[in-house]
Amino acid sequence: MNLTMRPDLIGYSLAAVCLAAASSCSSVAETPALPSVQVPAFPIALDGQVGEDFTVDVPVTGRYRLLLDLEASGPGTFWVEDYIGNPDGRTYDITGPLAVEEAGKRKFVVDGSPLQAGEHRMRMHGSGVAEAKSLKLELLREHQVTPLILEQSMAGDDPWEVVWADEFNGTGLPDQDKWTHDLGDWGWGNREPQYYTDGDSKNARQEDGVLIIEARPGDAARPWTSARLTTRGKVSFLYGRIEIRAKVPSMDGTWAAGWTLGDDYRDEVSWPYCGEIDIMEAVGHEIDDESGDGINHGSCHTRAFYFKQGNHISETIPVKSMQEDFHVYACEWDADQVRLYLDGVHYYTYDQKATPEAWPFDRAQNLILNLAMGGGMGGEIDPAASAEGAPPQRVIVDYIRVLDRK
Ligand SMILES: [Ca+2]
Repeated sequence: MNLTMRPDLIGYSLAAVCLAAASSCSSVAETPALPSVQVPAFPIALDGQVGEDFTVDVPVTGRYRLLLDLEASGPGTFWVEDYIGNPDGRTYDITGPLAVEEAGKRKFVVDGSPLQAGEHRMRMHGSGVAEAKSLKLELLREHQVTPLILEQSMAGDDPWEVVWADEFNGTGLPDQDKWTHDLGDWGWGNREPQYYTDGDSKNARQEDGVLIIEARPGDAARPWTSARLTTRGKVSFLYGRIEIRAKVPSMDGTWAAGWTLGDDYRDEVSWPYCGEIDIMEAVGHEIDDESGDGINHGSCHTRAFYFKQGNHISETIPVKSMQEDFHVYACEWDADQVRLYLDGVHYYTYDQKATPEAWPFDRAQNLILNLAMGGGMGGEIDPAASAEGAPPQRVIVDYIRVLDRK
C-alpha cells in the first residue's frame, strides 16, 4: 500500500482546524452564509408540451437544495433538466418527478442535486399546465476533494493483508472518520424516491458488530428515508481487493448496493466517465421471499460501456438465502482487470482497456454502501413494505475491507 496526500490539499487540514477553532469561540465570529442563487429567468409558463430553458450560474461545486414555487392549473408532473444541449445526448434529471394533484400553488424542495461550478443551461419540463413562479438554489454542502488515496499492491503471492476496514464494532452512528453521508432526494439519477438522511441513526447505525442501513416509510413529503454512506472526502482507493460481508432485504422495491464510484465524480455529467464498480447489487423483486434465494449483479460502468447506452458489461450469480445468511461480495481490481467474486467464486471480469473512456480504473475510487427504494432497477415498491407492522427493510453489513498483497 502507498499513501498519497494530494499536493493541492497540503494545508487543508490546518485550514479546517483554524476554522474549527474560530467557530468554537464564536460569540463574535459568524458562520458565513452558504452561497445561493435566485434564478432570474422566472416566471416560466409551462403548457405540458414545450419546456423552457434558462441559465444558472452555479457558484461552487457541491450539493444544492432546489426550491421551486409553482402555480398549477390542474394535475401534472414537473421536473428540471440540467446540461441542455450536452454533446453526449443524455438527459440529466436533477429533481425527479414533482407531482401536482390539483390546481393551486405548491412549493417543492429537492435536496442534494450535485452541481458543478459554472454556467448551466437548464430546462423546466411539465406534463401539465402551470406557471413556475421562481427557482432558487441553495448550497447544502460544498464538494470535498478526497484528501487521502490508498494504493494497493496486487502483484505478490503473500496472503492478503487488510489495509483499511470498517468492522462496524462501534455503537450508534457510523464512524465519522471513515464515512460521510450523501443526503437528499433528487432522484439519484434513477428517479429513486428515498430521502437519504445525514446523521440519523434510524437509517444508519452500528449495532452488535454490524452496520444497519434501514429504509423506513415516511410521509407524503418524504415517502421513504434511508442512508447512503461514502468514503468520499475521507479516503479513496486505487486497486485492491474489496470485501463486503452482508445480508440484503427481499421486499419488492428494495435495492441494496455496495459499490465504488470514481473520485472524479462532481455531478451527473461526470458519470460514468469517472467509473463505477458494482460489487454487491441486489433487488428485492429478484429475491424469493420464502427461501431468500436470489441473484447478485456484478457490473462495471464506464463512458464506453454503461447501462444507459445498453452496452454495459454485467454478470449475475445466484445467491442462496441472501436475507438470512451473510455472503461475501468481493472485487479484485488491479492495473489490468476488475474481477468479481461471490463467496470466493469468480464470476465476472472487466478488462476493457482500449481507451481512457473504457478504463477509468487507473484513478481512485471511493466506497459506497446504500439501500435505495424503487427507481429504475428497484422497480415497484410492494405496498406491504409501508404497511403497519411491516418488517424493517435492512442491509446488514458485517464488514467492509480493503486488502492488498505483496
Ligand atoms: Ca462486524
